[in-house]
Amino acid sequence: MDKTDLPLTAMHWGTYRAESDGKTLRALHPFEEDVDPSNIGQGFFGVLDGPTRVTAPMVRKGWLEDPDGRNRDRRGSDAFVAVSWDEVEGLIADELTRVRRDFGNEAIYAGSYGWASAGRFHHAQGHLRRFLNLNGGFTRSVNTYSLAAGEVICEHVIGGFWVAAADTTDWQSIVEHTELFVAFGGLPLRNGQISQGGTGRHRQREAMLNARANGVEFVSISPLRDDAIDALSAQWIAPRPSSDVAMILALCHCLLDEGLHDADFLARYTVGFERFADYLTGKTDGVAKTAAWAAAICEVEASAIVDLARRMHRQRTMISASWSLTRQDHGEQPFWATITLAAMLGQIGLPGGGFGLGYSAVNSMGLENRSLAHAAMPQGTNPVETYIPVARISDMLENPGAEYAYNGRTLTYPDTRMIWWAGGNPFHHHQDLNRLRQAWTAPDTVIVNDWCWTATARHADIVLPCTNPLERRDVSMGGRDPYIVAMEAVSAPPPLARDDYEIFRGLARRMGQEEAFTEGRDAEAWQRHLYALSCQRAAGEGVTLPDYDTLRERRWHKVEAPAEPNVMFQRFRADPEAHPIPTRSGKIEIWSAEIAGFGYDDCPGHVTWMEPYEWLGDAAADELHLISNQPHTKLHSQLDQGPVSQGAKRGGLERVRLNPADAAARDISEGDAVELFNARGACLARVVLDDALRRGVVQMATGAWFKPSPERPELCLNGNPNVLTADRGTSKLAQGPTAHTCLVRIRKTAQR
Ligand SMILES: Nc1nc2c(c(=O)[nH]1)N[C@H]1C(S)=C(S)[C@@H](COP(=O)(O)OP(=O)(O)OC[C@H]3O[C@@H](n4cnc5c(=O)[nH]c(N)nc54)[C@H](O)[C@@H]3O)O[C@H]1N2
Ligand SMILES: Nc1nc2c(c(=O)[nH]1)N[C@H]1C(S)=C(S)[C@@H](COP(=O)(O)OP(=O)(O)OC[C@H]3O[C@@H](n4cnc5c(=O)[nH]c(N)nc54)[C@H](O)[C@@H]3O)O[C@H]1N2
Ligand SMILES: [Mo]
Repeated sequence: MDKTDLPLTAMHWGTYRAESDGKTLRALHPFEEDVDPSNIGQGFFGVLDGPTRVTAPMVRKGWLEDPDGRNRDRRGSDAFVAVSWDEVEGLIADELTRVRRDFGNEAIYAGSYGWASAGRFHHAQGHLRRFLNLNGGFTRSVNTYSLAAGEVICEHVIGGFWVAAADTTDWQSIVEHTELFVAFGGLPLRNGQISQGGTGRHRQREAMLNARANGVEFVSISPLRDDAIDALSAQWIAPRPSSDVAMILALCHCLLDEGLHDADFLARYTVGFERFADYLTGKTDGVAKTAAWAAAICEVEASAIVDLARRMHRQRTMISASWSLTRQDHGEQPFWATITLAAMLGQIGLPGGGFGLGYSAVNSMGLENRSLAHAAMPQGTNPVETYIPVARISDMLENPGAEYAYNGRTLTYPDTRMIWWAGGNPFHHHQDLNRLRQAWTAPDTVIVNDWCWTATARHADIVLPCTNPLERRDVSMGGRDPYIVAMEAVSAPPPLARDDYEIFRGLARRMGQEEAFTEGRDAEAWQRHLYALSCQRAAGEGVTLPDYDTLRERRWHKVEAPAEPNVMFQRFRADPEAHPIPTRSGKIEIWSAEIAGFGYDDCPGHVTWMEPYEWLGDAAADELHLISNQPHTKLHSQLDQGPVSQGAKRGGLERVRLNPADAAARDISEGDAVELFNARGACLARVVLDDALRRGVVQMATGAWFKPSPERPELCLNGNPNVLTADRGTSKLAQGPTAHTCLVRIRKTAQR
């Protein structure tokens, strides 16, 4: 069979040819353009129907039984009853009207963070926001779980994270010009499997291999050896987790001390180096940030730090800092430190030199394509101005009316009476889930749109059954991914499931706003309309896209890469006056007057080493540092119920990796069922011994569906590490999540 005749479907983790009669999906084959396809999509088989599928609108029993108190403490353990769409629309319309009337729209929290699924039109959050904006608005969220601290610090230091990410020096430039590639947090190829909005061709592996073949030397700085693939023959340096900033400061100190810093670059392109230098030398605090000083903090040989600093000076060096470094206490510092170090080396704006924020964090980082700003569903205007930094949700639910600091402002938490989530899974993504579960009892009503019974759906009052990307026609076009894919519906949804668009259209009809919501368009008409807008925008950038019918007929289109490799900040380097970067000074801010002016003790005016609230440097002898990183077999919690993720578990338990020496010290062996625990909670897992882990570190991927034990509710039977992680902001600046700052203990358990 010629597979290139088959219809295409697209997900964040890849594009697939689908064998299907349009109703029943028989097979997913890799897209012929994909050189390194991901297996994650096979996780759909077996879960498109069955017990994990939501097949009808569902309402929680206790919520129906008590219209005043709503039996809120039964959320998460209560039974549900199926109702008709007509009934559920009536219940929601009444509740929305009541909450708006009695508490105002600020009382509706629809930050609704999450990845949902690929496809330009069928984006759950867009439709939710459009619908609520027609109804007076809602409290929203700002920044991401991925790198909130990175986003906020980059605003001040280089003028924004996403602008810089779109300008990332591409792999071709690295292959041709880089001599030394230093990766803090490694280059985890498993994460390069995905990209938001769709992935046509998985590029990270071939790019890394090309770089290696061209002589690029790699250094991977990470607690896990396998954060760099073996073929890179990377030098592995494994500092204590959360100590990277101390190591980078020592690298900076060494450059300064030995006169290896680029004073001309610092003078022309940066501000505030002198103040930072006074901190490095210890003039301001009496502590010189020498290699010996850092060695004691990081447990890395001082000589290795000095060697690395000298090599970085000698060679054309690209420094990468993974997003994970920002999901830690004081997570603002690692990116700021990386940029400061790169500025001292003076190679920013040169081919193959400077810094990149998260190569291989997602497939799009370093792609040779240009970023196109494609059109999305218009969301209208939100009349409510209230927002929270995304990871402050439990704080918000627990403390209505309380004031807190964020990025130079004083904000106030609203009194939340209704939560609406579409396309995200907070009972996967948030930290300290036992605390969230308690806080989650505060609102009167929780509504969730999802296609499967995630932990968040189980903790809702009303669950609206939606479709998934296999069941819809759409166009996948992710900003920097060059492939535009006409997706076809290749599987029939359960009869009562609706697209998110249709869910909100039905509700808008009930509220008397159908015309305002649809503007007279059905899904197909919207897709044509949005695609035409995207074509216009692309034309403005000099890129010609095929028209909608041609795209549908040919099934996909590849946007050609520009002729020249992209180099971050090249124009700025060539002429900083004509092409300033969008910071207050127009230059890289090694010292930020604005941040210093905020007066935050946990985020001073230049990069500063501050001990995290918990770490190996201040741990009891039996405590271990937990790395809860991204899963190889899925995207976050998506498809954890499916065969790819389930097949990678061991005897029904999530794997936890442990260094053999740490295991021996605890009388733990390969294959043992264990409990990871701390004061916040506990979860079950099965032990895999691996010397790819630095001693003192355990690693357990995120994504297992949260399942509290009925007997011991603080214990997650499925192994979701977020029962262990702490829910504290990175600092007053960004208030980002800190999942990677976490100590645990581990013990054998009799269970299973
Ligand atoms: N401990 C720890 N925790 C972490 C992290 C970590 O490193 N460690 N990483 C964090 C990061 S970086 C992130 S981005 C978050 C991710 O957190 P999320 O983005 O919330 O996780 P997902 O599992 O992708 O959730 C997406 C949800 O959308 C649903 N969905 C899919 N398609 C549709 C659709 O068309 N319509 C609707 N209505 N729903 C749909 C899926 O079934 C799923 O429930 O997790 C964070 N949490
Ligand atoms: N397959 C797959 N790919 C994904 C995702 C997924 O769920 N599945 N999620 C996507 C999303 S939303 C995001 S935001 C990105 C996230 O991309 P990252 O933030 O890079 O992801 P992580 O896997 O959490 O972390 C990468 C590595 O950082 C290392 N690390 C942790 N703490 C420290 C430290 O203190 N110091 C050093 N030097 N290293 C440390 C860990 O060993 C870890 O393996 O991944 C994306 N890619
Ligand atoms: Mo993320």
